[in-house]
Amino acid sequence: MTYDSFPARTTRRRLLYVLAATGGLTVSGGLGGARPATADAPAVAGGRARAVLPARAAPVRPRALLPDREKADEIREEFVHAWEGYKRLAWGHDEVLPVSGRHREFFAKGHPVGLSIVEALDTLHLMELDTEVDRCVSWIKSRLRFDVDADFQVFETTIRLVGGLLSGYLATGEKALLDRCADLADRLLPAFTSSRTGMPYRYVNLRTGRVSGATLPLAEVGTHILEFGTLSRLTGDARYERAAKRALRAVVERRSSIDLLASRINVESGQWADRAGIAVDPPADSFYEYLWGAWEMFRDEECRDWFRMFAAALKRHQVEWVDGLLWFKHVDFRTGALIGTRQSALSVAVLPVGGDDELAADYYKSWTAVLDKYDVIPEEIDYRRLEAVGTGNALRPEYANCAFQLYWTTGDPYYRTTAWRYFRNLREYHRVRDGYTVVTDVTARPMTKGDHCPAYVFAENFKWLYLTFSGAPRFDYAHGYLSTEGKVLQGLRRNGAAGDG
Ligand code: DMJ
Repeated sequence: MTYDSFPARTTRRRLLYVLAATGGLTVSGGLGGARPATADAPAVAGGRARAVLPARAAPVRPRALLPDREKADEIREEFVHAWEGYKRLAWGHDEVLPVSGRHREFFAKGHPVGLSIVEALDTLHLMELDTEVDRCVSWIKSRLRFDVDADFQVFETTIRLVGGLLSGYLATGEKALLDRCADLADRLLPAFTSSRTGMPYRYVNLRTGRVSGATLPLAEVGTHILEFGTLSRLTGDARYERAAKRALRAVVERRSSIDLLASRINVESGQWADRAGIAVDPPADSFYEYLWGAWEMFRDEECRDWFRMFAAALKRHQVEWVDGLLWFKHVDFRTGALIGTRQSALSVAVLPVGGDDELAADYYKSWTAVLDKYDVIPEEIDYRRLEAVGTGNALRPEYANCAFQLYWTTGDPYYRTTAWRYFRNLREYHRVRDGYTVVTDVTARPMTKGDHCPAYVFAENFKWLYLTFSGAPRFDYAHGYLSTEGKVLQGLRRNGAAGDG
């Protein structure tokens, strides 16, 4: 089966669902063949009817989502549980180890940058935990400095710290956050400007500007434009966006004759370091996400066209259906020949941003089958056998991310039902006395737990879920946009009053 043969997409049903989700209509079931969802019997998302229409200009978002207050409160409570554990055991450090009660630094040993604090800023704001926002802002003002003599990974610094400070600034208007953010981005710029190709080095020493790591994955080369573009607009300094765009162009120019990309590249020579066309799997994933994002946020038509070109090639060469489930095979990026049937749990978050809800809906359904099988989605599966091959789960947010994006755009209650199932399992299998922790084997019963709460948990899992159920007044559902790390880069309202920018 290929996408090119599908009949017209189900626009009317989608419109009706959006109206229902936003309070404009009561859905009583039977819309165009989709089963209404109940907590016990989740509906099947959409039918099989779809077509490859040119990707829409930008999604028409509802102005608000009808809140489910009870569920939103439960989600918020669990976020607070995780947050209190971090505060109690690891405040000021990057990440908490909630089982042993210790902490660890994410970027550089001995150099804490309060990563969980920065990651949490806009989630705290959206959940109206204002005392906590104030506590974080004070810590940032008094303690956070980036004059650090250590190598920081550029990609992670951008999506977590630059993005976190930006959304923190947008939430609070605290100029100090924007100043810290610009200072940090200035320290990252040598990674881009020292390279002949314009693609960034993997690491940069924040104090000296010394760069290292010439071969790096696609996502690390091309996941900067949303943060850097936002920063350029807020500061009036075009250097950030220019650097990020130049890196994207350098990659696009190196696509194969069938419009596929490999997964690792040398930024000095400009040569690919492998041949693996891995579609939306990491470490390519957010490269594609940011092409579309640059269109949605900045109306960058070139990025939009690049995204469409790659999406068309992906559909042409990498789609594989197994027992009615959609997957993306790994292929030689020059020939399209099969090289692998593994799929990462992270990949599910990429497609909904690309304007093709039908493809995204099918892919979400595939991962829902994995959730059904294991209760917690394993890091990696072999999709032909639907078997876990990477059996841990590092508190991954991507399924909840995708559920939110699809619910937001389509209003189909199926996404709330399945997101709720994800949440209940999260609470059942990842919760510990002092917060939330990773699972080391989702196939074991009882499931075995590790000792680590990644900082992105404060930016992502609970935020995606909260936005899905709360109809958060501090989020502008009509115009919002979130980064790959769940940072709201557009559409934050300062105090929740309608229309407040
Ligand atoms: C997050 O840091 C971001 O979502 C990133 O794009 C890759 N994945 C992790 C969480 O799984």
